[in-house]
Amino acid sequence: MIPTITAFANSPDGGDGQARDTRVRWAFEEVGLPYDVRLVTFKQMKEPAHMSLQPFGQIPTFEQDGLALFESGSIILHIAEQAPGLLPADPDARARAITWMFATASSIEPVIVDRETTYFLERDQPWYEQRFAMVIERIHDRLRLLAARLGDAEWLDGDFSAGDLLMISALRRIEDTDILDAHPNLKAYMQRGMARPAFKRAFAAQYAVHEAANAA
Ligand code: GTB
Repeated sequence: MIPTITAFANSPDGGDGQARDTRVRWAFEEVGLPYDVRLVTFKQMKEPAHMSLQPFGQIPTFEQDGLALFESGSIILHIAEQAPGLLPADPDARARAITWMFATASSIEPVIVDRETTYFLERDQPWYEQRFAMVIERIHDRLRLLAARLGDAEWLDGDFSAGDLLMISALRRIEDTDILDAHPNLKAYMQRGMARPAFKRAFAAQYAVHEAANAA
């Protein structure tokens, strides 16, 4: 059976492809495997049927032949294991690519998401300006070290991998800010990822959902 993932029926990102189904779509496109999408409303995401798939009532989820997964990183690792294209065959290189997946989820994306959380949930607090400045500085601290590691390389460790896919997806969350201007090699790295045909197909697929929802 073709796997089915879930995505927002009406994403709050306005078609910008920031919700985490985009990275899962991208993984499918990189390895050339087909997938179906079930769109869910915010209400449906909090109902028992969806909560049994995703304990936190979020998208994306993955279902195939009785296997149900949640967490975009885990879903992408599973997809990467099904067909070549996202994980090297050499066991050590494969372990390093998976390390970059975890590095994104544990060491990079949390500081990036903190910026959005602070902005959306703490904007009314008297200490907001001070906290926001600290959050931005923490992002720069991490990105300086990431930029130093990437250097002039095309990808983080040899060929493009699931580690790059996740890292670039995380960097895209600050795409519309000036933060990456201070880290030009990371900005170019993100843009290289977004220029990949597989990314463009994934982006177009999620954008089509946005267009259909807004035409309705
Ligand atoms: N750790 C989980 C994973 O990686 O799968 C996180 C999943 C997650 O954050 N899902 C979000 C969700 O379902 C959508 S992607 N939120 C609804 C809820 O929690 O009730 C995060 C996201 C949402 C919206 C934007 N945006 O509008 O720009 C960007 C990113």
